[in-house]
This record gives sequence, C-alpha cells and structure tokens, in this order.
Amino acid sequence: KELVFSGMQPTGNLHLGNYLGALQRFIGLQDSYECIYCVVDQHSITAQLVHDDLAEQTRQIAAAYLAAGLDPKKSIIFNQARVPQHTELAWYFNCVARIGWMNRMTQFKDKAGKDRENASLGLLAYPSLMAADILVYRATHVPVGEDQKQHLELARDIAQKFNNDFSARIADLGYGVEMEVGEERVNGFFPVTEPLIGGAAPRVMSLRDGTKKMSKSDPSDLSRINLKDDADAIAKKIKKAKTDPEALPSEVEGLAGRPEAENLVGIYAALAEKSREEVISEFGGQQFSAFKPALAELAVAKLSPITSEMNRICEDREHVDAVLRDGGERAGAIAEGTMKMVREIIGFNTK
Ligand code: AQP
Repeated sequence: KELVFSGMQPTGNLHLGNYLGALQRFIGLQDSYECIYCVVDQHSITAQLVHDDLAEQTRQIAAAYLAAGLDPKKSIIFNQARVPQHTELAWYFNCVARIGWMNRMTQFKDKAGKDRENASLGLLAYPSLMAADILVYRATHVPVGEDQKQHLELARDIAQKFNNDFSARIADLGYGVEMEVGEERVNGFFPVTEPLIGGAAPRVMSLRDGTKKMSKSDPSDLSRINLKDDADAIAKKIKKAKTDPEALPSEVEGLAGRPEAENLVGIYAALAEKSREEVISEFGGQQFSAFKPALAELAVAKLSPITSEMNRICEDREHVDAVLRDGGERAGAIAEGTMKMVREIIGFNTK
C-alpha cells in the first residue's frame, strides 16, 4: 500500500524554501495518496533545548498546513509528541544504525560546527528519529526538499538493515511484505522509502547568496521570504535580491553558472507551477529590473492569501488543537499497529 509521510519542525517562521520544497507539494499528493503530515516538535529540541513557546509554534506550523490547503478530512495532521511510538522506534533504530553513518551526515556537521563534542546526542541521532517518523507508518513516499536527501538515504539504509538483521524472525512471524527495491523484488518488514524530491525549486537558495540554501537560521532576514512577510516586505526583499548584471538568457542552459539568476527563475517557475523553460521563453532577454517586479507580484499573489488564512486560523487555538488531537489519535492507532509487530520481531517479552 502506498502512503506518504512528511514533516516540518516548529523552529521559527516557515520560509519560501519550506513552502516550495515541501508544503506546496504536500497539497497535490493528498488526492492521490493516503497522507500523514506531522509537525515534528521533538526534532526541534535537538539544536536548541529550551523554547519560549513550543506549543504555540507547533500550532503555527499546523495553521500553515491548513492555510496552504491540507484538509484534515483527507490527510492525518498531528504533532509528533502526541505519538510516543516515534521515539520508541527511534531507540530501536539507534541500535540498528551505526555511529559512522550518523557522523557522515552533512547537516550534523553544519549544525554541530567546530565544537562537535558539545553538540547534543539528539542532534547526532536526528536521522534515526526521522527514519522512525517515516517507518512507524511504513510510509512508501516522502516529499522533501533536496537538503533532506541524505537523511532519506539513511532511512533506507536503516530499513534495509533491520529487514536483513531480522529476516528470519520476520519470515517466521509472517510479517514480511513483497516489495521492489530498485530492480529487485525483496521481502521485508519496512519499506525502502522513496524520496519525492522535485518541482522547479527543490532547493531554494538564499536571496543574498545563490550558493547557500534559504534557511531559517540565516542571520540576515533579507536572505529569505517568510510566509509571514507582508506584500511590502516581499517586494523589498526581491528588489534587493543579489543578481549578476546580465539580462536573463534566452535558453534555460544559459542559467548554468549563474546561481542567483537560476534561483529566481526556479522560484518564479515553482510559484507559477510552470517549467523553467516556460519562464525563460516568457522572460528570456529581459533585465532583472523587469523580471523582479513580475516575480514580486507573483509571490505576493501566491503567498498573501496563505498568510492571511494562517493568521486567521492561528486565532482559533482550540480548533488547531482539535485537529492535532484527532490526527494524533488516528496516527497513534497506525503507529501502535506497527510497533506491536516490531516488539515481537525484536523479541521483547511484552506478554
Ligand atoms: N531552501 C530550501 N529549499 C527547498 N526545501 C527546503 N526545505 C528547507 N529548506 C529548503 C524543506 O522544508 C521541509 C521542512 O524542513 P524542516 O522543518 O526540517 O526545516 P529545515 O530543513 O531545518 O529548514 P531550514 O530553514 O533549513 O532550517 P535551518 O536553518 O534550521 O537549517 C523539508 O522537507 C526541507 O527539505
């Protein structure tokens, strides 16, 4: 059975990268798949332990989900802390995964910085919890931005190692399912999840530096468009966005080696739900002084309705909490079904 899972951390404001790389793509999937979308609040304490108001930040991400068009009747929407099976499975995965696998993660290296010995153990083990988030539902597809590709590959490695290490028990208990891994057909308990990375902007870059990803933790607010920015702020940030002095090329290949131009064209294409080729055939040869206002107008038209809806939804805390509670119950029932089998496969005495 095909099932989609994805999540976002309640750390600071969502930005255009989060929206185009992930959230916008969640919406389209809910009509063709069974979907589970989580606010991964337990991930948010790996880098910073104490938050002023984690519960409220969690509501804000849930409000963004709803405002962008996720429908709680179609998709399960909840926050991770309501379903303790995620952390239980993460512990088992900590024992499946190898320290070397975690040490190689570029996000860990970036976030831990030079003082690695002082990073939290949770930051190192973050990908185990992410694998558990996905696999506790035995999800087959995960829509994410390109920056999460390496973590997804690690989730695949964990699933395969668990399937191999426990293959005899899985077979004895009759819990194996036939699945395709690449060209091969194999029998295993956990699916080897496929990342869904795509669209015209799978990696949205900083508006100040086309070689760095747009990120919440960039100290310059001009580097990103926040979902909470008003029309004036969006227009100002796009106007100030770094560019080179050339006009836009007449062929999409001409964007190679021009990271800022490529980024702005990708953003336009993703917002307009067009290909880069279509954008270049419309704007090729034009100067940024003509392209930027068109981009600003499009960004405002797409994002403003989401922002105002998000603010409206946020005011009704009880409604947001009710959505998360209901989603948590539905998610918990699925997760517990998986964990009953996992405990049996590992061989714990829980009789
Ligand atoms: N720049 C980006 N382009 C495309 N997709 C992106 N995502 C994040 N940044 C970009 C995708 O957004 C989803 C949610 O991510 P998250 O909540 O795990 O946050 P993050 O990746 O930690 O976001 P930031 O802004 O990059 O935070 P910091 O600054 O803390 O590193 C994921 O699917 C992610 O791929």
